[in-house]
Amino acid sequence: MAGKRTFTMIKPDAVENGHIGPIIEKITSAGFKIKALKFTQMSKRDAQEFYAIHKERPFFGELVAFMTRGPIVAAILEKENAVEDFRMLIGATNPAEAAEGTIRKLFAKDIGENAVHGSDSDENATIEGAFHFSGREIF
Ligand code: FUP
Repeated sequence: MAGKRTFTMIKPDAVENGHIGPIIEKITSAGFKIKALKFTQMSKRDAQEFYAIHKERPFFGELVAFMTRGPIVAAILEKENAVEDFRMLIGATNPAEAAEGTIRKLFAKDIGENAVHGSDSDENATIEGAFHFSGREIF
């Protein structure tokens, strides 16, 4: 059964470009409830651990440099069918391929600097949420 929670980050590019407010508005208008929210910056070690699945990929170094270059907004979101619905809302990894009206189509520059993260499974949503939030920070 599909879970009710997903995890997202508004990435450094979107924060730098002043898109925190409009992105949160898109998320809440789509019916997601905020269960946890934090403005923070990932260390190099944090980003290497968070993206460990990509460590052999050629873009790994760039990805870590990008994700650590400025603050992010991390959040846990709740809605029926959260993981799948949120990935629909953000659009394809590459904004050039993202559907009209999706967050990445509206706010992302390219596949590397793609404005937002969305968990790809219920299991990863739990792991990623726990990476950024303690139990006392989740409501
Ligand atoms: P997504 O699940 O849509 O966030 O995409 P992936 O897990 O495949 O990729 C995670 C991040 O790696 C992307 F958000 C950006 C970066 N990436 C690249 O920089 N180049 C690529 O070719 C693929 C991913």
